[in-house]
Amino acid sequence: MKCRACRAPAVVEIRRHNTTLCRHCFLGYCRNQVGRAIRDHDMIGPGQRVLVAVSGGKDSLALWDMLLDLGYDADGVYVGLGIDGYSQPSADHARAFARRRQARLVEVDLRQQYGYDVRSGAAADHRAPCSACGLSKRHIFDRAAVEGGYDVVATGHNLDDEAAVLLGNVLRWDLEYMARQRPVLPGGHGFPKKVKPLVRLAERETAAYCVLQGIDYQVEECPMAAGNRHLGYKEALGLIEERSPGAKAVFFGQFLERAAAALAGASAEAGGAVLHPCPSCGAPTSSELCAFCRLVERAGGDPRRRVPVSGR
Ligand code: Q46
Ligand code: ZN
Repeated sequence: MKCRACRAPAVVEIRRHNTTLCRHCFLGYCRNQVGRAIRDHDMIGPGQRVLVAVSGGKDSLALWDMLLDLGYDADGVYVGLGIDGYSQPSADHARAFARRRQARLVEVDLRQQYGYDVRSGAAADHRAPCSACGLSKRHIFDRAAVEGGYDVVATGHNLDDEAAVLLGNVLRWDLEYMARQRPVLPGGHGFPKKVKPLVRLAERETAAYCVLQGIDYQVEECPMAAGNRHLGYKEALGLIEERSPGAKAVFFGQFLERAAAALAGASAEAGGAVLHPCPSCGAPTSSELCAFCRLVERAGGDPRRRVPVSGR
């Protein structure tokens, strides 16, 4: 098997592009895909500071690595979720990567900082663990970006993630969620801009990227993910992709090209809720107290603790 680009021995096959690539050309291909997503969707402007939401998994570490290689001013933020047997090794991978690249990692620990973990927060707020986790991470990423003076928050959502979310939204015809499912969410009203530069790369490509770059990452799935719907959608799309290589990229790519803008326009016309600063933490909210502060209070913590912006 030879590299289609340079004829050296190939190490990766990308079936949806009907190609095989050597290490050097594959790493270049990944960086090109990320660069193209950033340009096509106007994700990061010249001189802008980026905060990468880092989980210690392959996607976020590959993203951080590529942004640094592409010359972006990119720091990381890691949230310790307090999930036994999972959070500690995840943090170790994030820290090891930051050390290796001499990059700055901002760390926030839910237990130390706010007095709860994902499991106890979910129970106190009568939510599913992933709902409490998502709410906490979104809030902390947003606050860390705003308080740290970052222009953009970048997350490691890849093509498989986005296609699976789209499938879930389509199965429910949830037009509101579909309207917001874009690779870029503009900032404003106290929210930072959010971007997903990995939308052109599949999950197995970010894994191969990490292996070929020698990046150690958390290979275990979060134990809370077992049996969740998102994984089911991924599996279903995996079966379709197996038979029709490229189906996932077409499914999501054509959604962006043909439907996303129209849906976003319709939702903007419908108008959004009126936002005001949360009296406890200052984050924009449409309710009296923001959902994050409600969760922290119910879990017995102190929502006024601010996100530290110091890093190592
Ligand atoms: S980390 Fe958090 Fe995921 Fe674990 S608790 Fe659920 S949402 S599955 S990205
Ligand atoms: Zn609040």
